[in-house]
Amino acid sequence: MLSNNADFTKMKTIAFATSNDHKMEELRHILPQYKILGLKDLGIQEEIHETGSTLEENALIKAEFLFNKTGQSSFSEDTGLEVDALNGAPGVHTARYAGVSRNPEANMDLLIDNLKENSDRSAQFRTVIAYKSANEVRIFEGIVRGQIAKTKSGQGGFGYDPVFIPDGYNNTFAELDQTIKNQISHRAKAVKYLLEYLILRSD
Ligand code: ITT
Repeated sequence: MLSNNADFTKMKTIAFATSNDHKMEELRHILPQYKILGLKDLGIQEEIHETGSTLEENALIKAEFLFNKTGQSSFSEDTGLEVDALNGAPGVHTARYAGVSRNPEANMDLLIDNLKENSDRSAQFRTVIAYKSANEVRIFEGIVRGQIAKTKSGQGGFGYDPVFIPDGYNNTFAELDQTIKNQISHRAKAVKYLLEYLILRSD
């Protein structure tokens, strides 16, 4: 029987074009079958300019950047919070909704202000994964529907988690056990499709 160490050395490695430590942590829980190397692990400090006008374009920019840098199969993800009553905003502007400082507290406060007492609080997190290898480019999507809370609650997760209550639950993502988030989230769903694809290709 193989020891744990032997298993580890046989793990497949994949490069993930992110500098977001929270995403890395979630990915390591969601995809334990792979050794995932982020930009920091790869010693890449350059900022990737997300100049696209859609989540898909930005995800592709990041995956292609890392593939061109390393020559290794790479993936990235871009995530947006899409609020129905705001016609899909903040969407591609999710990270910088309240300004370039990308402050999650300010972003959530602005969102709560913009929704005011609106009774339609429905929204979704949408993650787009772009995968780039020598031969192929693939896009995968994961969506979780939910409601925007009127106030922020909870300490877990990151970004907008304190104001997002996923359908089927009474608590925000920041209040729920992170194991639950990592089972039902936008990110978990998109990664499931990526994994199915990688298994099919036996990458
Ligand atoms: P990259 O290096 O991967 O680009 P980023 O932080 O710039 O990391 P995005 O461009 O995808 O990530 O920005 C999405 C923003 O959406 C992010 O800054 C968070 O505020 C928010 N966000 C993403 N995933 C989230 C999640 O699971 N829960 C709550 N908020 C999330």
